[in-house]
Amino acid sequence: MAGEVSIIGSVILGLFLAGYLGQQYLPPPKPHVIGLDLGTTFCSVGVFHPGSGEVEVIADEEGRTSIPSAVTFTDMAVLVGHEAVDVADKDPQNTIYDAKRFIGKIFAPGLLEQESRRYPFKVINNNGSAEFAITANGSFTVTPEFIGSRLLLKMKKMAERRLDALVRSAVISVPAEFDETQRNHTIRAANLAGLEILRVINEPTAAAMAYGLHKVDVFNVLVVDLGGGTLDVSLLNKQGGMFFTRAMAGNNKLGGQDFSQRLLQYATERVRQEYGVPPTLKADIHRLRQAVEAAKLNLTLQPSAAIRVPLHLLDNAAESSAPAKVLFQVTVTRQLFEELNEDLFQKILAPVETVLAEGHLGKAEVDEIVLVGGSTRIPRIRRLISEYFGKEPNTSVDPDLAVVMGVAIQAGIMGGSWPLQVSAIEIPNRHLRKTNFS
Ligand SMILES: *[C@@H]1O[C@H](CO)[C@@H](O)[C@H](O)[C@H]1NC(C)=O
Ligand SMILES: *[C@@H]1O[C@H](CO)[C@@H](O)[C@H](O)[C@H]1NC(C)=O
Ligand SMILES: *[C@@H]1O[C@H](CO)[C@@H](O)[C@H](O)[C@H]1NC(C)=O
Ligand SMILES: *[C@@H]1O[C@H](CO)[C@@H](O)[C@H](O)[C@H]1NC(C)=O
Ligand SMILES: CC(=O)N[C@H]1CO[C@H](CO)[C@@H](O)[C@@H]1O
Repeated sequence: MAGEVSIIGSVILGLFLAGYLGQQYLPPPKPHVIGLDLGTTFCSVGVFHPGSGEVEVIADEEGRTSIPSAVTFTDMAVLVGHEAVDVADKDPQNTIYDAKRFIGKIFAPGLLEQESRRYPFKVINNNGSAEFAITANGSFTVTPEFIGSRLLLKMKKMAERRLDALVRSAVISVPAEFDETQRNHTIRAANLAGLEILRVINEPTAAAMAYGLHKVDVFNVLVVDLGGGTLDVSLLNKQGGMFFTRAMAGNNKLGGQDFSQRLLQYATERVRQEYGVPPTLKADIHRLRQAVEAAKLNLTLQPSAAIRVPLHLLDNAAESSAPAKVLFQVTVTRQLFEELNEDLFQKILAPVETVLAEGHLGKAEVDEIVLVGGSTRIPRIRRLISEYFGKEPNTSVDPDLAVVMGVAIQAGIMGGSWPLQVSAIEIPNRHLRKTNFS
């Protein structure tokens, strides 16, 4: 009797072991749903690996995980991402960027014209909707969703190359403030790229997911997203495991470009002091701008950075004389950078206060603060936020990749590779309005 039991027992144990070992040695299923972050300035694509539970942000052939959201039309080809940026200077009229600012948006009379003035390409008003006029390979117009589709097609191809499989389905993120029309046009862009969209998720919710906040006990999450040109602050509330956007505020004219601009003004003034004339040649200003940008990035990690740029200065007094070649050098400290930008940095707090007021929440009631966007790497900005709340923000995830990582997790959930059988992670809030400071 005892012997029989033990024989049956070992058969069962054997079956279990075989199953377990089989699972160990069978290749894990490949992800088949991708996560897309179609950003205003950069795009990324990520996947959730069911086997390891890892989130992977997919790189291009050169190892880059962020692709500039730019598309250039030439007589020969349509260039996307870095390739577009590389030729943008030569053909600015046919290089379209910032298309996300126009997608699915109906502009009131006059507003589109006002908005388009700062772009080198031509924006056409088609009954309130934006279209871009292209003058390569003949003359034609393209829609913002067509630009989006070319970017998404590149993301799709990067994923297919990495996974060595065809990809048909995706989850995509959009700003929390996007209305139904903007969401529909974003879905259409993906459809044009041959992708079916299984879910649209808000960017702040995605960022919170990148930190695993959908799995832990938190109620109030504040997401600060400071990119190249815009600030978005969102207050999320978790109800029954689902995120709900309680309040939104922002500043659509505040970001990394403004901080660089202050440093560029400073450097230009230093050239004027040292040589009596400011740089005037386009190529010189371009090089100075690049050096300033590099210095700004270095100041995040180092207390000081050097700017060294050869310049060709024109002598005002002797107009006909050849430009003088000089090597302009200046060392900027982090403290100087902070002083030059302190008033801009302080502007970050206004929308933070607004979302707290609209959410009827004290700052002590915010459980987690999530920082998104490259400019939140700036030490002074992190300090400003941690001092305001009296606690450290969550910064362990790369702020440029937090959104795509969260979208990839949602893609894993939609692909059925998630241990929990949930599909929705957020409750839509159709009545929300965004307060804008600018
Ligand atoms: C140029 O235009 C022709 C005709 O419209 C089209 O078939 C072709 O694909 C275009 N080429 C590029 C590179 O856009
Ligand atoms: C232009 O837009 C208005 C309102 O959105 C609509 O009523 C009208 O039919 C549109 N006209 C055309 C030509 O599409
Ligand atoms: C968006 O798309 C959905 C599904 O196709 C449709 O039911 C809805 O009417 C669309 N809304 C707008 C504002 O275009
Ligand atoms: C930034 O840092 C890198 C590596 O530390 C260095 O090579 C580069 O010269 C620095 N640039 C500036 C502008 O300080
Ligand atoms: C400061 C900090 O790191 N806070 C939190 C970041 O998010 C995790 C949850 O994933 C918390 O456990 C940390 O305390």
